[in-house]
Amino acid sequence: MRKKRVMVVGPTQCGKTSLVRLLEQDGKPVRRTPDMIYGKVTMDCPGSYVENADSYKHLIAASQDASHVLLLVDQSRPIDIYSPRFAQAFTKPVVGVITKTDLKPENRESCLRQLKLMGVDGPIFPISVKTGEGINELKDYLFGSAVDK
Ligand SMILES: Nc1nc2c(ncn2[C@@H]2O[C@H](COP(=O)(O)OP(=O)(O)OP(=O)(O)O)[C@@H](O)[C@H]2O)c(=O)[nH]1
Ligand SMILES: [Mg+2]
Repeated sequence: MRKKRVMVVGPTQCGKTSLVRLLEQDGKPVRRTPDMIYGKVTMDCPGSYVENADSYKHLIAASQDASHVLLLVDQSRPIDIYSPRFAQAFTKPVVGVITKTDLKPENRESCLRQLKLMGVDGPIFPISVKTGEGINELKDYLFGSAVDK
C-alpha cells in the first residue's frame, strides 16, 4: 500500500506551504506552487484548485492518497471561497485549520462560521507559523505524539 500523506488545501496565499514546511521539517525555502507538491508526509495543493469549482474533482481524486485533508481558512483574509458542504465531498478525515492567527483576531468568528458552512465537523486547529500557536497540537493530532518537534 502506498504511504498516505496529509493533503493541505486552501486558497492562494493562505499559508499552505508555510504549514507544509513545518510538517515536513525539511527547511526548504517557501516557494509558489504551480501544481501539487508531494513531500514526504504532505501534499501541497495549488490554491487555484479551490478557487475554481471545476477543479474540485482533482482535489477529490488526489485525496485518495491522503491520510487527512486539511482545509485552510486564512484569518487575515477570510474570503468566502469554498462551496457550502465542500468538506463532505471527501471520504478521508477532514480537519479545519485557521491560519495566521497572529493577524486580525477580530476575524476568528467568521473563520469558524465559514468552516461550519463548509461542513467541517471534525476538529478545528487555529495555527500561526509566526508564533507557533497550534502547531504541536496539529502535529500530535496528525502524526501522534512520537513525532519530533
Ligand atoms: N503573519 C503570518 N503570515 C503567515 C503565516 N503563514 C503564512 N504567512 C505568510 O503568508 C504568505 C503566504 O504563505 P504561503 O505559505 O506561501 O501560502 P500558500 O497558501 O502556500 O500560497 P500559494 O502557494 O501561493 O497559494 C507568506 O508571505 C507567508 O509568510 C502566519 O501564520 N502568520
Ligand atoms: Mg504554496
